[in-house]
Amino acid sequence: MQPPTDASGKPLTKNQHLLQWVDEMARLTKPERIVWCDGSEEEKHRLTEESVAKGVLLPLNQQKLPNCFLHRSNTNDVARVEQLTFICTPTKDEAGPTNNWMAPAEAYKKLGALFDGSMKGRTMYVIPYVMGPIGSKQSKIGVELTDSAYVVLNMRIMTRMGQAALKLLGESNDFNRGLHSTLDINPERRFICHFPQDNTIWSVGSGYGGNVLLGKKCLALRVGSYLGKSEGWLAEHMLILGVESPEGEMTYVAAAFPSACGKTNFAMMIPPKRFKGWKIWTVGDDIAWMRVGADGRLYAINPEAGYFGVAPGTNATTNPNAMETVSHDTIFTNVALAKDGTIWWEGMDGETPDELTDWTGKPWKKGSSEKAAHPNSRFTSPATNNPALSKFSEDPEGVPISAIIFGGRRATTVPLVMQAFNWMNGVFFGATLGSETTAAATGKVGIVRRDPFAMLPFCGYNMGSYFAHWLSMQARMANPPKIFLVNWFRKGDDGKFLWPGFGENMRVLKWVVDRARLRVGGQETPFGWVPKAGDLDLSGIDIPHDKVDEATSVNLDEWQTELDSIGEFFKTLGPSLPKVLDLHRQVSLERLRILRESQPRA
Ligand code: OXD
Ligand code: MN
Repeated sequence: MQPPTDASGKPLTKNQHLLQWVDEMARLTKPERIVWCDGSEEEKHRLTEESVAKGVLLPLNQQKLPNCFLHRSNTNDVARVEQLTFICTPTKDEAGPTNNWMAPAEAYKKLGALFDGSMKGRTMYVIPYVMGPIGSKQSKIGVELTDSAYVVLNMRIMTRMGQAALKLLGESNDFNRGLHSTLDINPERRFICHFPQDNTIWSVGSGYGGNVLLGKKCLALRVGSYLGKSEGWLAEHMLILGVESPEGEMTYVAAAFPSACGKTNFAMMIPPKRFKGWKIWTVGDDIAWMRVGADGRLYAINPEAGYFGVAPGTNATTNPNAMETVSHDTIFTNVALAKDGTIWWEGMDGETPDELTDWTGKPWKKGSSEKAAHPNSRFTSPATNNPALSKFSEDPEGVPISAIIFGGRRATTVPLVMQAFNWMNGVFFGATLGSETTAAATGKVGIVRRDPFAMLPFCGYNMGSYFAHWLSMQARMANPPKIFLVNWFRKGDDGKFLWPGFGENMRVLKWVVDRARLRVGGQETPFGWVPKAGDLDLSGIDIPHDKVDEATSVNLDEWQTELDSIGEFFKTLGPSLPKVLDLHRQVSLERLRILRESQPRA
């Protein structure tokens, strides 16, 4: 293949590995033309104009939403498809019991047949990109080949894309090879396959973000977690934030919550009035890559450069910083369109408009039983739009993590916040993380779905080996972060939430920071430390203290059920589950038994 050139005729790259691979993939997919993306502004304008002309993007009101566009996806293609997502390791055991598995040869053959001629009459875009700050030893390079201009424009926001990536790659063969074709957006011909050993991803038949922006879930988590295990680091489904005190003390926290549990809100939180002078700085809202630094601390970078956030429920109360972030230079996907060319979704501020165009393009009237915006409608915005973006978000060294938080949506059992006794106990918190299903997802309410480390859909290898990798990381760290479990969603007997959540979570975060810095009290329970009355800063909040006590309490009956349910979950993970985790469960059960037997009987 002839090396591609820039506008002045200079070669963009002479990397033979890259050129050969692009050539090979082009022979397979047979595009009409190949366009190498350089990441320039000119390219952005050209692709945007082409997309508008084809109806792929609708321009929004450019006065109110400068440089913002709306994209409507195919109605059969609105979310990640876990049942069509495969880990293609040489053996099934390497993928483990929580992943769909396909043998690599079979997957290459099956998808190869779908890719054969899939780009006929179309353009193949070559997107070189970097995950992580340019110049960071922690960053990784990928190249995505796609027939979708929407993917290019989104990858431009979500990654550091174009010439800078090619320059960094040089002559190296060390890059992720991603191939994507929308084909005919047919769920019958849709597969997202990961080949961790080949550092390769093949995605076909979808145009939806999580399935096709290959740098995100596919590289940064599924392949990334495998690379992390082989190279001794962690690729995690975690936000990263900095807590700055009025005195200027900065503490960094990473936190994992299952999808749709408010990670973006937490990462962009504005502290309540009482916390005058406190500031939360966002480093990342979804993914953290963490390595041990020379000082024995864990350092995190955000591999992404933008946010692909869930729109519904975002408003000036739940997330003012996100509202500001999406107000310009944003691509909206599957939100509703208002008469004045602005956008709307369920849970937005203000009155619901009387009439809208819904996410499928049909007229919608207030009071309709259908949603105007798809519940998984999204915004893609550059991180630089965020007023709370940390000035260290591009630091090649990353930020030192003092605390790691795991959180789920639990109506009972899990206290508002609990600190693990030690690293192993913290790994137990992560490994047993669960969230209750909502009626929308399963038809059944209140069933706990275990989502270890919030990585169930994203772990690129055997979950038991992943737990073992987490356990082994302790040996590399002289100074490991403290680990916490949180639950904003606990309910009282009246079925109401015991804790107000959102900005008030700052109070919990402050306890976490103070515990990590060894300067606040806590009470020992059989399962971890919880705040005593008075340990949580409750000044300036109108909440009865008995509700807070209830929110932070540990109920022995509920924990009996919890530990039994964890036992059932552990059985599903098979022999790769590290023994120490079930032993810890058994010790907890025994401590529970002793406590229950010694409780004075009524
Ligand atoms: C996401 C997810 O899109 O976790 O971030 O599903
Ligand atoms: Mn996510």
